[in-house]
Amino acid sequence: MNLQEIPTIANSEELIDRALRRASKVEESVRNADYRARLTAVRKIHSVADNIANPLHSYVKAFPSFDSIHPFDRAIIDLTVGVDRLRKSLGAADWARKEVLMIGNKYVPKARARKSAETTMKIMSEAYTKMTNVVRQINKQLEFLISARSVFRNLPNVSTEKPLAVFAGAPNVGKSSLIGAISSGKPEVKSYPFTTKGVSLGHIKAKYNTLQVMDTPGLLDRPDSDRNDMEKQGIAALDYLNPIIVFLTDLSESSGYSIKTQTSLHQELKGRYSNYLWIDVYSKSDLEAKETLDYPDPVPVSVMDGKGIDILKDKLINLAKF
Ligand SMILES: Nc1nc2c(ncn2[C@@H]2O[C@H](COP(=O)(O)OP(=O)(O)OP(=O)(O)O)[C@@H](O)[C@H]2O)c(=O)[nH]1
Ligand SMILES: [Mg+2]
Repeated sequence: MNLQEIPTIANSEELIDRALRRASKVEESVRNADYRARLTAVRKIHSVADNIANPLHSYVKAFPSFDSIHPFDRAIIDLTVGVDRLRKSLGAADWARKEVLMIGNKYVPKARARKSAETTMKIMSEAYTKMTNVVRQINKQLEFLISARSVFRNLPNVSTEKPLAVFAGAPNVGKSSLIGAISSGKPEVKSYPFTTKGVSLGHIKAKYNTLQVMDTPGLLDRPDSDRNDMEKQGIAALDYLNPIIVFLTDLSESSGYSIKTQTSLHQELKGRYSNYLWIDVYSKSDLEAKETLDYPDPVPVSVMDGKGIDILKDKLINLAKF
């Protein structure tokens, strides 16, 4: 099951409404009123229990098992919704499922026992109250699962089989703009000081193959322990997906980050990912460079006038191991 394709999740009231609506359609056509009430109550209790337990079961099953998912997905889940909280919410849903079934099983024999229709109805409504109370108890957790689902829907669906290039660099150096110009990706380009909020994916079509390109939030030159969760998403992509690294340096310093700061970040990543394929890009080449650098084989690009984009594209396609 894909993280991006978790089916809709209902909150407590929706779940209860649906279960009660279905149960209300249950009718028995036995003549004797007391007997009819008993048969109806038994079937209705079963119906409510099943129509609560079954969806809860499907929610729990729809989320991937944390032990078997790719470490990148696990890291992203942790950085967006939190693995612990997700695990607890799923645990609560599963607890409610079992509890509701147990209440059903306890009340069915009571409803079946010989007595007046009126008493049977009382027993049935007691069972309803207990079951729906359990569902209401986990509303917070269901609402959390609903929002986790919507976060997951927007996560990049990275194929670990296909080659990937990750665009990295300091904030505001033009990563998102370049991804937008070079690929099918439509990352948000926001004006300073708002940075891209998470990783996103685009694709470059080569003759017979597709190269995935990932946009990442700008990295500051600081240790991981000081990095925020957005920066950590980019680091997780580098740590776990073994991509080609496309490192952007904005020599115009219009990004607001000095060349010194950018080279220091460059050095950190180079040291850390020394065995990765690497391309150095000088971005915003339409602007005047404040300094020159001696990176080997750099590709100057400008999204403004389109210079260097095709060269970078060809270089990426040649480097990718399809
Ligand atoms: N002159 C010029 N400006 C550019 C170029 N590329 C991007 N910009 C501008 O630089 C600013 C930052 O661009 P983004 O693409 O958002 O930069 P980013 O690296 O994705 O920024 P973060 O997501 O914050 O890390 C925007 O105002 C862009 O319009 C370029 O080639 N030339
Ligand atoms: Mg960006």
